[in-house]
Amino acid sequence: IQTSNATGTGYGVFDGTVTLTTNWTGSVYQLKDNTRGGQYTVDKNGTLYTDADNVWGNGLASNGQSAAVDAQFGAAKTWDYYKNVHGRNGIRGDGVGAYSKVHYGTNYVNAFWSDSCFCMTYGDGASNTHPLTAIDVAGHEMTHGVTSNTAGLNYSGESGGLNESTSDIFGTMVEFYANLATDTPDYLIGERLNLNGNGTPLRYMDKPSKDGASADYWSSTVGSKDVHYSSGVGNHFFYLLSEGSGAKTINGVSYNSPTYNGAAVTGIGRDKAAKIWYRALTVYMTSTTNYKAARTATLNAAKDLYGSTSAEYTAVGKAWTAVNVS
Ligand code: ASN
Ligand code: ZN
Ligand code: CA
Repeated sequence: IQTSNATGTGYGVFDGTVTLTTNWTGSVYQLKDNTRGGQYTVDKNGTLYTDADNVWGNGLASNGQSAAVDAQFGAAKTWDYYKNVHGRNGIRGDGVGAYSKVHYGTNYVNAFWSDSCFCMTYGDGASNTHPLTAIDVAGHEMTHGVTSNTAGLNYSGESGGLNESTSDIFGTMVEFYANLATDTPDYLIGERLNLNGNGTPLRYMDKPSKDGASADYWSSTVGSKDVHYSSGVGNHFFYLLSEGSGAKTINGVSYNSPTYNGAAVTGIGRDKAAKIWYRALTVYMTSTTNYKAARTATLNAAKDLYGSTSAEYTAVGKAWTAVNVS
């Protein structure tokens, strides 16, 4: 069996028309990307997707390949984001790609990363007709693997909130990096999935409490919330550091980010904010880092990257103070 890289065309459920690097065996195309650590996508039985003409899916969830296109493309963009922006060679940093599984379970309304299989799994959602394969979800879940292989933030209490926030931050950064016409980048999480049934996203980074449960600000009890709600403090910090406080419209979405102390925060842009969070995650945070320690970790990272007299360093401190972390 020969192995040669080929260029396929995919029609995803959420990602639209995309280009995929596939593998030609000499007799069939495989949904496997040798240029990105050999990452590949399998069906619910663990069988690698193959195709005769290298045209994958049709954009509808009823075609089983369409969700596989999203999963494979989401993994490719996540790979490229970490490689090209942060110099990270795969989730473990060892050049090995993770595989993705789609169509998992029955009416399974979730997606998850697993360290033990070093793989991503996506359910098909309600009535098995709404796969959870949007690109911010792919970036979110695969970032759990990065966190696990770096800071190792414990998945409970404040460190658990920071773990979840790290996934929302980089899931969002992957969405901005991919910049899809069919999924314009935003600071919302899971907005394409309609899991609430009324068109609202799962989470909002500019004002996390808009979901009815997430924390906008740190309090001494925030660590007792579910990690998907205590993440609000970190998500709000990241939004404020990136875009600043107050009203703003980005790609047609309106945001209005409040601050705890009422003081205005001026953003430094999401790319610098992500550089700071990534360095904090990979150099300074540990399994037990809490919000107070995250403030110190990101200040250290900003100092390394931009200097302690920089506008970036000052903005990090102001953004944490604005979410009541001092
Ligand atoms: N989708 C959930 C998450 O990544 C599943 C989980 O592992 N908690 O946060
Ligand atoms: Zn998560
Ligand atoms: Ca989003």
